[in-house]
Amino acid sequence: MKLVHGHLPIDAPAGVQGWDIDPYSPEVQADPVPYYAQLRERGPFSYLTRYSMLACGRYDVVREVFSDHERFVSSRGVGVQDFALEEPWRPHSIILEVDPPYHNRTRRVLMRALSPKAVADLRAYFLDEARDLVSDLVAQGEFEAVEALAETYPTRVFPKAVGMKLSDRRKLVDHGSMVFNALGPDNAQRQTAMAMGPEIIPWVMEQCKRENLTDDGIGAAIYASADEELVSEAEAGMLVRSLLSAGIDTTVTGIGNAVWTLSQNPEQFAALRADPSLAMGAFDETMRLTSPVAAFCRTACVDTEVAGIKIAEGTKILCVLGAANLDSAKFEEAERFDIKRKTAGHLALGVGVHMCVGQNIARAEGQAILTAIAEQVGVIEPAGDAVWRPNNAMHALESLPVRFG
Ligand code: OVV
Repeated sequence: MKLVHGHLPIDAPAGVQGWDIDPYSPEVQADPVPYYAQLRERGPFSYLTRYSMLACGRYDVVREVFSDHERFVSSRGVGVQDFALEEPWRPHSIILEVDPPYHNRTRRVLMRALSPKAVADLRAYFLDEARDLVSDLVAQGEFEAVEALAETYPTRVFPKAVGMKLSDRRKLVDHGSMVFNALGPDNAQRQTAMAMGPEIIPWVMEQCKRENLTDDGIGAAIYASADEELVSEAEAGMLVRSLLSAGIDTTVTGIGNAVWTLSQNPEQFAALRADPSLAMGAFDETMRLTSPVAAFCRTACVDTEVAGIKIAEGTKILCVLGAANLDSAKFEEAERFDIKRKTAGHLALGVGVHMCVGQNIARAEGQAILTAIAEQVGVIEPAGDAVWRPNNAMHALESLPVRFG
């Protein structure tokens, strides 16, 4: 059996046209909105000829595939590789890359460690840190917001919340880049990220150990679940690894994208300034509009049908969350940034049993930083061109020169 890009090649299902676009190319990733629109227009599914897999971008279709864990599993990997046929690059995640019933147990442990109550205890600290950072940036005036703000803020507050005794901004950001780029084909982005492995992986695994965590953080709460025998000690370590895999690049990207959306929409920033309690709405609207996690795959584990299209067992389906979130069938004037919009139902955090388990803490970070910006910044002006960073799963900025006036 010959694999292509780590999965079984499939033929285009009846009624599905082939498409030779490369959604993993730097060109598409730098400017994905036209690709998102074409993907929705072409039909419920497109057959990606280069990758021998399906892609979907209409809201209803993405939602159906993403939320049906019985037909479309995560245990075979949420990237192009089929873990049933090829070894993943690292021991698989025991929360992201598993299915129920096993998933229920690990999910419960992280749900508790990241509960609204656990996050409520962090809010004052998050806001203090956000205010300090933003006041430094206001004093600076002009700065590059990816490094100085988007990377700096989560890598300051999140490791502290987890209880890491040792933190390293560069290593955490590079680790996130490995995790997300690993979901794509073996292209330049993936190879560049993977080359960092020897320096990054041992360091990350070391920081996941119980002795390298304080006894009052989210990490300790996970290990406490091992004491209660909900999971083993080894599983607790793997769940801490999941925090460090999913908890950095995502919030870095969400915050960077939020500064970008606000810098591009001065009237929306004025509305946020007038009422800083809109910070949470502005962050959610940024997630909807820019979909920091742009796409994850599922794998059909049975022969099935969606939107009248027959899908064979073993088919990889690229679920393009970024396209679904801009579907005008779901969101009116979908490409408009409107911080007062009802964003409920957006798919930037997924949907179904795997929906982002860290969303409370992610939103708390976004809300804190946007609140601090609303309180202290008069105007956000672009101070150069925003540059997007190619990544096989994220829609993230490489550089964002701005001025806080
Ligand atoms: C990329 C990603 C998202 C969510 C969870 C994980 C990774 C994990 O490693 O568990």
